[in-house]
Amino acid sequence: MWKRRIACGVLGVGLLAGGTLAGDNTLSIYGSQFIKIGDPGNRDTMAGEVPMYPDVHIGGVDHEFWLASTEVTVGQHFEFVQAYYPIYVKNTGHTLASSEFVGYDIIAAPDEIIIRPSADPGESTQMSWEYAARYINWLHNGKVNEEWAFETGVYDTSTFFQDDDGVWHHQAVRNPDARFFLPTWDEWTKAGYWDPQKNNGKGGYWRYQNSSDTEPVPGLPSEGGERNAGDSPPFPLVVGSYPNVKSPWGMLDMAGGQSELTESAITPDRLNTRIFGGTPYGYDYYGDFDSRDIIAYGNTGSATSLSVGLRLGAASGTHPADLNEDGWVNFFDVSLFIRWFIDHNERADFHLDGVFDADDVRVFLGFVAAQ
Ligand SMILES: [Ca+2]
Ligand SMILES: [Ca+2]
Repeated sequence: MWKRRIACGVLGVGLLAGGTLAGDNTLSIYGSQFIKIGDPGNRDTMAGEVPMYPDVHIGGVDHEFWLASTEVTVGQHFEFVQAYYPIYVKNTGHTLASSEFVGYDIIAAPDEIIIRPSADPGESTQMSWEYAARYINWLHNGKVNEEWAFETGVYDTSTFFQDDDGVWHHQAVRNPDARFFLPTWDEWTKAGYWDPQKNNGKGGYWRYQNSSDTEPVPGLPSEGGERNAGDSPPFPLVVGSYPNVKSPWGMLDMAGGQSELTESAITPDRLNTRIFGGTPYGYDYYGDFDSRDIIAYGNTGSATSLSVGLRLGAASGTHPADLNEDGWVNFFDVSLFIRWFIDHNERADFHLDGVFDADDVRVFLGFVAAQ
């Protein structure tokens, strides 16, 4: 998969984001800033760290991965809606797009595809798990605007059905070569609560996603608020409005904004029911003993019919088009791709189907353009 090192343009972003080592721990792609979640092999929660749910043991992740520091925005979603709408109409027969596809801040109809005037493109968006899967497939495939690029790659949408016995078949976990994905419940929990420096460097879990055992206060940043939550308007604010309220890894808005989809099903035999984490902006309660932002508090909903927010995960490594791993995407990478392609080197198989054809070129060029 992606190799180490980072796209160059990220340097400034990394420094601005709070002094993380630029280049080594951040990656900018598709308009999202990804942060490396390292410390592979960290342990799960212990009972004392999740007093509400002492039987739950989560947060241990055995691999390194990237996670976006903010949620997917309405503006990012809008580009996907424009691209997928013709296929949506063809496959569903509907010309007025459902909230599962477009969320609540975008309208897609035959005569217009728009962001509602009441919404800011920088706000966090909403979609169902099934459409999040299509969005992620599309990103994985370099934003190629062909049906296969939306329906295959990371999550095979042909599995999105219920059989005659009432059993749902939705793909349980991402494909092994996934470039992007929804974080699992463990990955999301680790990025939000696990602190490798806690307990004198032994590591431990905070109670909340703000590197603290104290619940983040809802309200405007200018009034001491720590969570993107309150009566709308003005909420929700655009993503990243609380740059100083972050997890030990630098994750923003895990509390507030939108609740966030994870890849994980509630149980292996209930594949249509997926876990999502964190409070939405409309949840402005404070001081509940069982706050929905407390560690291990997972909500669940239908992968087919519930629209909530999401935060992108990405495979560890470099920018997908930085083939020579020098931190830049330029002529030398294109040159290398052509050579590999001519030689049928598997690293030029960007469509990941074992065949060398124009689709590999399309996907690669999509990543060249994805700075
Ligand atoms: Ca959130
Ligand atoms: Ca390069």
